[in-house]
Amino acid sequence: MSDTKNLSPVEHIKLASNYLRGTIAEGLADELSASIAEDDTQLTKFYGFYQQDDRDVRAERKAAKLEPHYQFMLRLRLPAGVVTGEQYLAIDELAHKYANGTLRLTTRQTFQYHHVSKWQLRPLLQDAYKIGVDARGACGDVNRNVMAAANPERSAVHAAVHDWSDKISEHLAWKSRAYEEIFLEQKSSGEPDHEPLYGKSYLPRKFKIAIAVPPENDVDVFANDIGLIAIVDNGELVGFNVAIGGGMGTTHGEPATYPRLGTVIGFADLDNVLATVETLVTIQRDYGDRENRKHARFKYTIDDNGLDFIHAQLAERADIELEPARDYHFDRNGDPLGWHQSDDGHWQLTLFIENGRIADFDDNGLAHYGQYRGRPGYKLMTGLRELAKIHKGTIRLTGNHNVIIAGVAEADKPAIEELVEHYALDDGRAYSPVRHAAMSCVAFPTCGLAMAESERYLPDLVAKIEGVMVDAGIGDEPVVIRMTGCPNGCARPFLAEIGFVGKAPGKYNMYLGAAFDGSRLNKLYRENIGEDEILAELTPMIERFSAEREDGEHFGDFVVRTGIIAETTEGRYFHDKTGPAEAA
Ligand code: SRM
Ligand code: SF4
Repeated sequence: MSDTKNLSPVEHIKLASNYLRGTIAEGLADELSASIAEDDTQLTKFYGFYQQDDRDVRAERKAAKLEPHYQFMLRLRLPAGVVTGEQYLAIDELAHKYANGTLRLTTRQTFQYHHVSKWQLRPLLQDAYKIGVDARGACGDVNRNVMAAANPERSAVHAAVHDWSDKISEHLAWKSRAYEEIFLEQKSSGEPDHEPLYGKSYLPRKFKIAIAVPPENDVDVFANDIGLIAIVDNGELVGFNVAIGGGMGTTHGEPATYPRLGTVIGFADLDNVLATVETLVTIQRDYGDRENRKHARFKYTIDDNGLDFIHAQLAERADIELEPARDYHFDRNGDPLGWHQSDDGHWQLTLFIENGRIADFDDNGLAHYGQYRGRPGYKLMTGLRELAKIHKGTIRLTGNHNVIIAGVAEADKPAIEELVEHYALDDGRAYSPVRHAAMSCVAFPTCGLAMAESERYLPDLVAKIEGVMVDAGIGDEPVVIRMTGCPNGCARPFLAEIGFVGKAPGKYNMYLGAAFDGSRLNKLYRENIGEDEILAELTPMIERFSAEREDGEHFGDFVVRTGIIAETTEGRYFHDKTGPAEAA
């Protein structure tokens, strides 16, 4: 553990917070400002909310000498992204009552509210609690929303995997009573508090876990601090291969930061899963860097200490010796859209939600005072609400910003189909495979870290790339394109066959060469380029791909095979332009 004097400021804030209380309650009661105290903004993340300001009006308000338009983003905790129709209706209602009347699906299978005022936070969390949903640990230096394979086609395995995501989520949730005290009961028991797993300073950084069911890697399992790969024998879940040390976040110009994919370190049977996961978390708790937050994720703890160290710690702390990893195979990430029937005869409908924004768009395609754009006249939010009213199964969010209407009985299918048609909810299926696979982070106007647009720009860029692909005769080819407004990697852009990462307004770094199944990172191809240069670079490359690709070859593999970009074999070599040989 670090010497206290060198700890990062956030570590001091956590230590002094009395198990995350800080002065949050006082800040919420202060009627003079729409903001809360600076130190508390670090603590409220543990309760699922971030202080932000509306960046579309930041300059204007500054010029008028007004305080920034403070508002909050609130993210719910929703293991595996599963809600009932009833819960969905309440979640939708809260968006209208307390937020900006839109819902934002996230890349980790949950809902976010934007534009929530300070005074609406408590009622929002209280109302969510009434429907069995909280925001405990949705953000902050703890384990985050546990993801799990969304596609419920193989229903028995999926149900088991969903149970595991719940179990892990509960087991690793922070336990201090501060959540109830500040947001629900609004009074202190006066008893001393404690935090059995995390202790007073919680984890050095955020921690993420996902469970994949091969052959689909819809959760991008290797992007997580712990990735669990379901091993199924005779139709039954028998355990998980354990991958550790995944993460996307980097900082422009700081090569010591890099994305890394999880390394598979062995197999844990069902009796050992929880102990293995908990022990890995404690290793990170005790050895993660608490001085430099840019070097504090588990991926750096692993690369600094080596895998032997991790195995030795598992043995020493919990007598865990993992079995050799079992065989598995992924063939894709992303979500198969449309109707599918599961093992038990029920139907599932996966709907395409462009970049995760659920809203009703007016005839000009605008929502929330023109801040968001979609299909003109598309009543997506109303349509989903009407579906939730009659749907008897569950509604599932995918890790790719899409929604699954799951568990539809044969007899109920016509009524669902009628609503889907009425609200044109499945019309997105006619879009190109490139658009289906494209994913962007939130960025402007809410994200305080955005350097360039993402959610509001990617659809336009995709339209232009679609044009290039159609001209090249490969309009039906799936190519995974992802964009983020900064290098933190919220839409996992370093796992895109073509990735764009914001540098400045209208300027992006372009990355190429990740694998279609999420098993290889991409690499920087061009720096700080705008749309014209992006299209000028991509057009001949796509034409060449169309002419020279091998049977079944994906774009990411093609650019590596033909030497357009060097392969990134490991996160540590991500910044090495020439590939692993020279880096070694
Ligand atoms: Fe993220 C910070 C949005 C998934 C890596 N992320 C943020 C914040 C909270 C900005 C901030 O700190 O002020 C963004 C809020 C924007 C807004 O206005 O809503 C934000 N992240 C998102 C979401 C909503 C993007 C989306 O389009 O869906 C995703 C919410 C997921 C969830 O439900 O929990 C989201 N973020 C991710 C992912 C993808 C994943 O987990 O699979 C990553 C990369 C994986 C990883 O963690 O390495 C990711 N977000 C980051 C980072 C960089 C972490 C790092 O290790 O360097 C930050 C910044 C930070 O933590 O300092 C960040
Ligand atoms: Fe914000 Fe950057 Fe994450 Fe996009 S990638 S949501 S810009 S932190």
